[in-house]
Amino acid sequence: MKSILKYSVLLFCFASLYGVKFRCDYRFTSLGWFKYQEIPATWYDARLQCQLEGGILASPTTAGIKSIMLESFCKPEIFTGIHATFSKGQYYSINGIPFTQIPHEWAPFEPDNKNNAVSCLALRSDGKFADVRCDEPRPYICYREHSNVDVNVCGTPDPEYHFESQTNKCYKFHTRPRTFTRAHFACSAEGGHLAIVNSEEESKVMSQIFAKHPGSTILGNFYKDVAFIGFHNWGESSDWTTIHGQSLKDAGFDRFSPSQPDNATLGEYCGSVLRNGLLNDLECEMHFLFICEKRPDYPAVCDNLQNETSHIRFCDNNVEDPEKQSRAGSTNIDIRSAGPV
Ligand SMILES: *[C@@H]1O[C@H](CO)[C@@H](O)[C@H](O)[C@H]1NC(C)=O
Ligand SMILES: *[C@@H]1O[C@H](CO)[C@@H](O)[C@H](O)[C@H]1NC(C)=O
Ligand SMILES: [Ca+2]
Repeated sequence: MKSILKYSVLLFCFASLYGVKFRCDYRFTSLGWFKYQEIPATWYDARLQCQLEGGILASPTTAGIKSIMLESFCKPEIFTGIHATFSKGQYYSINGIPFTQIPHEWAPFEPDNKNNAVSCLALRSDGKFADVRCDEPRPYICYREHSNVDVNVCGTPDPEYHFESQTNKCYKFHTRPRTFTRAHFACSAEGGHLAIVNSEEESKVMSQIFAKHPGSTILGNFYKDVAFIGFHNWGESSDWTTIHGQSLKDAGFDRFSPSQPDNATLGEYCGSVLRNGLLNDLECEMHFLFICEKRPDYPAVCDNLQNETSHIRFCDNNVEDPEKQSRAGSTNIDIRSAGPV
């Protein structure tokens, strides 16, 4: 009886994992969700990208995870989450596992801590490790462990995205200030984009979002009555366009706050919204609040109830093994949905 109970509890836990959805650009496996990131990034950007997507920078902490990682990439090496950026030579995975507890084999002549400028670990396609500079871009893999946190109505496990019925869009008010460029990075990695005001209603939504965050509730010493959103003037002209390439008029809302844009102080080439929901120009390089917008259905979310997709990657740079290429080429399935509008 006891064992039947234990078995059903186990079965229930296992079954519940299978209902939990996550972005389809991640591959579901019994060990968690994996995504190969083919665009090389510095280790710091790789870490942030994974974190904002809802995962962590993957480390081959077990033989099982390592084998999934190795079959996910074709390039000579990728970044792992194993780093010594807190103190020289003290390597840990992103989630705190000491390197000594991670099964590993060094590549020949590694580790070398070249020029004492090396604090990140790369995984080579032969499964061996090398210590490398953190600031030289490499591809990497993001990993999300199984969790019973499902996606919300906004299609993300991030509870800070809230659905607004006036526009049928979701928004997140970022209270940690960033520059325009880094704000754009953050919204994109989260699956959204810097907010674009397409109507009077959406301008009202902006001021309603501000009203939920009085300046006194936001920590830090910076101006709290303005937030970056998704328009700019290409660094020079009075030609304000959205980050999706439309003029403000064509986008549906072009009302600047009185006496704006004023190109104040050092020059203001990036777009923002004030507490009143009206537009303003702002200096791109300074740190400000920002608002992300996300379509509830992008990026698409999947669970593993759908048929498993092939995970053989087409290694087009692998000229030495044409046989492997022809094997892999035809079975690749690419799940993609239309980008945000
Ligand atoms: C904005 O201000 C900067 C710095 O004062 C100046 O160099 C630039 O020409 C101005 N741009 C416009 C479009 O007025
Ligand atoms: C999964 O595969 C089966 C058999 O190959 C097929 O009949 C079914 O339609 C597929 N389901 C989906 C969701 O693709
Ligand atoms: Ca201004």
